[in-house]
Amino acid sequence: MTKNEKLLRWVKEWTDLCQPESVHWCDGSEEENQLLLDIVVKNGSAVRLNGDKRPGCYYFQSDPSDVARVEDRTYICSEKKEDAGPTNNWKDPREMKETLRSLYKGCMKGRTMYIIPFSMGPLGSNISHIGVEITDSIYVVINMRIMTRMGKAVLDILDNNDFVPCVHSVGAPLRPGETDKKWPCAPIEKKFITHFPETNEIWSYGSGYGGNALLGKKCFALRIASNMAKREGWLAEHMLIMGITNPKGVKKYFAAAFPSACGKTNLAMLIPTIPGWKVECVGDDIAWMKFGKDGRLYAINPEAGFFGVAPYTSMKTNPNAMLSCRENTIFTNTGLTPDGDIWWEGIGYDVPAGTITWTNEKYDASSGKPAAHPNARFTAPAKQCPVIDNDWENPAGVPISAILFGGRRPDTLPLVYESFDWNHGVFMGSIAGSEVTAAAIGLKAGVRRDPFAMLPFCGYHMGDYFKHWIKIGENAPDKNKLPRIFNVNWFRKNSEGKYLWPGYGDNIRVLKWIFERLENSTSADMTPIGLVPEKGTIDLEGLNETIDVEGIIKIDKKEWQTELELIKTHYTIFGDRLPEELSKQLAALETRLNNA
Ligand code: SAT
Ligand code: MN
Repeated sequence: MTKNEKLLRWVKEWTDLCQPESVHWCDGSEEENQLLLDIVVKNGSAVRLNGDKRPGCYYFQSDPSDVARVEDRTYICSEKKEDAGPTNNWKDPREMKETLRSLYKGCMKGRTMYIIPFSMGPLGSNISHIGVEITDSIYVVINMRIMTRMGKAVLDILDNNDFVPCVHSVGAPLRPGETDKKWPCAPIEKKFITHFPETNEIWSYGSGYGGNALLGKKCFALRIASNMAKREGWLAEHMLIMGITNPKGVKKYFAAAFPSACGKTNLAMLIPTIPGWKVECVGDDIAWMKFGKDGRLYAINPEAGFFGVAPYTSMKTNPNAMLSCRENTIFTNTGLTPDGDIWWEGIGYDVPAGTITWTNEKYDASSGKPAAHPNARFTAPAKQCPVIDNDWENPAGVPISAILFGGRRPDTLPLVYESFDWNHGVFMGSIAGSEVTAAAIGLKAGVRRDPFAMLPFCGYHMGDYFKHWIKIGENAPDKNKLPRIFNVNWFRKNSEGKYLWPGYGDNIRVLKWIFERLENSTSADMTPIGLVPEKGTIDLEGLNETIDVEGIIKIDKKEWQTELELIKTHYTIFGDRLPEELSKQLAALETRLNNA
């Protein structure tokens, strides 16, 4: 099985505490996967979809109380409260472990405990890391098999490797003879997603959904890995990675950070509208980056699959995502059609009669209730993406030439601008944000700051995280080889509330300008906020609508003075941990604006 003493001791400790009926070490094989799928189909948790339309696909409906990440139940349990910082929930690690141990006690009664050895990143990469997840959820096992490299190959190298221990339980023990729920989980006040950054541990209890339960993703690859990266001098980021090739065959890789629901998956798989340009996908959610021997920053996608939002994904908005989830995919909380296919709002065709909603009711348009939950997901193997990059599993990673930040901003922010230098780019990342509407539950309307799109994912004090980015620039082996930093905004509107930019495939026009900036073959205008495209440098050829280029590039002094005040307020929460480099950036921006 394994000779890893730490692993054996850890499994024994948790078996004793959780008291499962049996323990299963996952080998990741096809046979094992089939066996598990047969169990969930047989016990009514899952539906096997129509083999002609969706071969190898399965459908799940979650409990209505368990549909998304639960940020207010997510904790960073560092030794000192101030190390978790103002953007995280904190509890003393001993106190939290005591609370959780009493919940974990006997929590797997009547269930099987699965041991999942997994690698985040290609095996054998010096950027990759290994984890082991203990879980009592088959849903988690089959999802982890898609989202990570999982099973025997990882177990084999665990003999001489350390690992991040990840504990997960749905928190629903079964009494003898009790029949299981379709989606077992614990009530909200018993859900805990906890991280112990000093000891690299993850303890999750009570939820079976997404990032709460697939612990390789946000818990490990972002919250714990951001701590490891800070200690060890690398970067663990909420970024897509894409390869862009121009008509001459020159290829460059970009990494891009956007808050949730800003189209990261769409951008990562974009189909360019300019002839001769090509976009290929390395990853759609997370990037781990380290300097290579040649002094460039190299990125890997630590994941092996896409956990994508289903609603509004269509052959029009993202054909490559649609083709990625054609087979061997798990669908959660979409609608289910009578012929054993899935359906969701915005899929691009009418809802088939007799469709069942994610709450397992007959779909009724007049009820106003959607067929798919807004956070319905597909879990699809990345290798099924038609535009997956040739080097997506290269253990060395891919060299990053540009880093992009962005969000939804109806005003103030231009379509694209470039930073003056690294620290100014870090400043841009630190002030990134997105407009939220009052409809978003529990959020105030206005700009929600989401620095580096890491607000829910940075596993330590955000001020220290900014400083870490500054230090990456300072300690770079060759400062001339650092990626250049840009901010993009596809979502600017005119005074009538109409989007000024078509978006989607036409975003290649902005990527092209960035590409040409990197080759020093296009020009930019200096503005107080950064470098914006000079008139005529954004390629608009072939667009069949007229674009108000001036309106979309314009830097409005008044708007930026308002923005400046908002940035000042945003910065106050970081207190004395705000790096002085960023205070200087803010002051310099103010001076430039006043002189403009
Ligand atoms: O549920 S996940 O954390 O995996 C996805 C998300 O909410 O961004
Ligand atoms: Mn994400």
